[in-house]
Amino acid sequence: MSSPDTGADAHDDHVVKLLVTGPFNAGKTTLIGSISQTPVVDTDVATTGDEAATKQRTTVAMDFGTYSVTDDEGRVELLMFGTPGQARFAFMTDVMKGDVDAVISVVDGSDDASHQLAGQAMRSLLADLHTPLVVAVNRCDDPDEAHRIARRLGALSNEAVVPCQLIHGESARDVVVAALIAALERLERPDSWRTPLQRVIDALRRTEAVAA
Ligand SMILES: Nc1nc2c(ncn2[C@@H]2O[C@H](COP(=O)(O)OP(=O)(O)OP(=O)(O)O)[C@@H](O)[C@H]2O)c(=O)[nH]1
Ligand SMILES: [Mg+2]
Repeated sequence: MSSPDTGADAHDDHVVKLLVTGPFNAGKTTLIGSISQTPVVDTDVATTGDEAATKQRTTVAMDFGTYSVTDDEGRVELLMFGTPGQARFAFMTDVMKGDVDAVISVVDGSDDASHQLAGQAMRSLLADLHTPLVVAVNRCDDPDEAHRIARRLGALSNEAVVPCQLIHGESARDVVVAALIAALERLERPDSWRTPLQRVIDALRRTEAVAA
């Protein structure tokens, strides 16, 4: 999280950064698209290789979406960066992982074959970053099953697990709220950083209540 030093009101502006990662076809681009208030910058192109049989287009560089809250206390901007899923673009995660407040690791709960490599990539990223983690188990409605999958991936008992259907906005909001709560709980910044995070959580929950 950073506070841009751009003028007299700079202390009121905050930027919160989430990294959305996970294997091919897990639902990363869908998650960011479900939350973003600005048109998602995506880099999806025609899928090549064996994976073309699974889906026609895949992310090759990054997804970028935003969600912002502006009120009397200033502006908080949530930036969501999504990684490509194909293994050959794994280096993009290294490019994007700087200064993140929380990582969302998306896996397809119904795609067992993707889980082993997904778990290795997830733990290796977290060993490097020491950042709060949320495991979003997509295409899954059963919390017990989601927890079983997350443990198999190597999620720790204190790391949040959210079963989700990311094509639905409310489910995507649950995941992002869980990531922001994880960032709050593990906040390594001064207490003054709590309020901006809480304002984004509150705004997402209000959207949820209106949509319900
Ligand atoms: N039924 C169902 N389909 C989903 C869900 N979430 C995503 N999808 C679909 O799954 C496909 C893959 O979703 P993407 O968001 O492109 O996945 P991705 O992780 O960004 O994929 P790559 O960038 O190629 O690694 C798309 O066709 C989505 O519409 C879900 O909750 N339920
Ligand atoms: Mg994608």
